[in-house]
Amino acid sequence: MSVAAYETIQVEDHAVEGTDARIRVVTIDRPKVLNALDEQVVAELSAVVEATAVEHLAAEGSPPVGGLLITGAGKAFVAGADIAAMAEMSPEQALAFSGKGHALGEMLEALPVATVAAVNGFALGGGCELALACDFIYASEKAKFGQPEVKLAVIPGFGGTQRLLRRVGLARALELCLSGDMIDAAEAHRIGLANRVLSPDELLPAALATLGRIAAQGPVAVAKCKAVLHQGASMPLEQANDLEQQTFASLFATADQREGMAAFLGKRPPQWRGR
Ligand code: CO8
Repeated sequence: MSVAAYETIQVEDHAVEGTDARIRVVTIDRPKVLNALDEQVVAELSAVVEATAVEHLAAEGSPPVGGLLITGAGKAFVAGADIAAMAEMSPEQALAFSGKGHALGEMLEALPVATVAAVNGFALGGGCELALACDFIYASEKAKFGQPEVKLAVIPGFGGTQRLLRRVGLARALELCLSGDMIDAAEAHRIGLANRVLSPDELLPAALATLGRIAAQGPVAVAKCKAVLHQGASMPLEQANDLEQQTFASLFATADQREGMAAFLGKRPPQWRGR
């Protein structure tokens, strides 16, 4: 991947010690505006996610990139959509901007590898929404979360209302979205918004280590498991359970299922083929 192709983000592939996995680390890099999201940031993030999906599709065996980590440069993760860029938007422009954010969120959820938001500081408005579009959130002790849009007389527009309510429940989502209050990492952890709270130094190594462990599992199973969880979350239980059952069964047609079980029974490490 060409790092030079991006202006608002940095993209680096990291090897995970003790594994063959490479994890793609995307750092949003507009620290002067606390990494606020404008059209260009959203477009560049979308391009990285799309490129990762295309590489995955083209790969033989284990995927070339086994996970995606999103973080921010400086003291913020992302302090929201760029207010200067939004201030004069018409409803049509706001609809188009929101649409691009939603498309990015959907691409992150559809990506066949795990995604983690490593929230190093402020994750406000669109920043909290970007974190919520990742599979799970690790938070630095310095992280602050919030949906302050009502203070600007708008509402979340990047999936925040719906993903927050599914993550933390209706009443907590209502409290956060209606008050605009910020919460710290400990509170985000307590309500289930952040999976783990880490010291600033431990944040990236811990997130990379988890992605590395995920990348070491059967890649088709990881992709399917992620899809069943995301798709099932917005289905009636009976339909979601049916999706699980069908997907479970379909994996018995893969070479990796044979290999994973044979390796366990043979007391040896598995050699995944990605099919
Ligand atoms: N947009 C533009 N500039 C910003 C933003 C932002 N969201 N946040 C901070 N900045 C700028 C500040 O204007 C300031 O610029 P300058 O140095 O030129 O004055 C610089 O970043 C540093 O910020 P502060 O001086 O304010 O730093 P503090 O440490 O004092 O405060 C805060 C940090 C509390 C994070 C504060 O900056 C703040 O409240 N920021 C705004 C947070 C906010 O309201 N976010 C929600 C925006 S609305 C939204 O996200 C809707 C999403 C819609 C859909 C998106 C689809 C992709």
